[in-house]
Amino acid sequence: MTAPLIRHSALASADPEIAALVSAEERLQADTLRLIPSENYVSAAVLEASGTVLQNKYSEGYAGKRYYEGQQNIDQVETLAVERAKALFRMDHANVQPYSGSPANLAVYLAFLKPGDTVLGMSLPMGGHLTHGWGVSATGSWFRGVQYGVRRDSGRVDLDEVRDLALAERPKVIFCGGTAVPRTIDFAGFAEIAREAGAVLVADVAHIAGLIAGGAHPSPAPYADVVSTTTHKTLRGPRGAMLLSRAEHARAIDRAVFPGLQGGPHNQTTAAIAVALKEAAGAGFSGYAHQVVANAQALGEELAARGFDLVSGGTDNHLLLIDLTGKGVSGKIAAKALDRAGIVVNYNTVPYDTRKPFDPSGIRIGTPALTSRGIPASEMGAVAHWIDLVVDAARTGDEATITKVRAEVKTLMDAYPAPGLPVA
Ligand code: DSN
Repeated sequence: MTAPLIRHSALASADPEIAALVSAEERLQADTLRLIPSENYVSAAVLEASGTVLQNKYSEGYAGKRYYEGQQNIDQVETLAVERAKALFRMDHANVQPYSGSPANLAVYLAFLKPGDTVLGMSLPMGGHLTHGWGVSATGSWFRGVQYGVRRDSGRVDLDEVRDLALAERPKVIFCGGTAVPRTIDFAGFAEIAREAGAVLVADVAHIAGLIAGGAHPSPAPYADVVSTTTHKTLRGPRGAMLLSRAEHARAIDRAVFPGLQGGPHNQTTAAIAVALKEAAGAGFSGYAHQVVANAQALGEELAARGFDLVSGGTDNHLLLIDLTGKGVSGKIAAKALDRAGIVVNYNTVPYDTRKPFDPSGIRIGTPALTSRGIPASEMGAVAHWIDLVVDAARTGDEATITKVRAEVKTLMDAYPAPGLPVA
């Protein structure tokens, strides 16, 4: 048995089964090439902050206005997180309490809509998110979801279509952003449409928050009424979320999060968010954010040169959406073969997909985690080569190639240790 990467001595003696699984996960994250675009590696400091005695405290309310005593330290933690979020994203107001992205977005509905009101968002199979009004989500069943997509010819959002829908349907809220959008979001264009339609514009920047913080994607700050983001993707914080807004919406947002939707905030997460925001404001983070994009673009070029069909032809950000139809293999079969090769991706629908979401035509890959390991653009040729070999091996059933790639992936991972995971 290999030695654990991190010693969890109390856990190991209290619950060896869970300790063993945590150790196995640490080893898996160290040894594999993690290309899921919504995942990352947090720093050791973020990891420490999220495992502290702040767990033990109830803090319903906001700093200075709590329903529980003993908030001497917690109030300061939350205030630091709020002030750092406002400064980094240049917004008037920040609420750092949402448990994650879906509750954050649900709080937006609670703040601005009544059940049955109309919301306009990007459809899930076109790259949007469940909570942007998609039917199976509460946001699409309790509210009236109207959805825009991308053009079939360009794979890009068509703002003329968005404007036509907005003016015809008069939504109270318009969401821009999504989970499989490889191109720059035109916040100014969306803001103009929202103004014409009399809607609140919500920029869901969960995927690109770190790129915005690092100056590698334009900021929604001058344009959006509300900015919703998770904190654990490109921003490289703990699993959590934030809602930022203009001053005029501060009260509605705060009331919607608590008491509207949630109880006590997860204070250990708030502390870890504060640490991640400090890191994102630090000297190295802009270089990281730009390198994430450079790596994704280099990987896209290498994949295109090997005949991969990239939705929209490439990427402006951290993410590539690949239609595997021409490779003769489904997204799910490819993703599972890549996983066996130590390359972790997720299968994903592509725009106008003719296959079902549980076995769609595409895979979605991204570079935030590999860039956190310091892997440079010069290695993207090797990464594309492995993906090409494994996708082909998935089609032909060539397990020997998959095993060989897994060993090569491990060698590269050993050369670039993951943050937060000491080398054993
Ligand atoms: N599940 C996230 C993602 O992978 O993009 C979005 O919520």
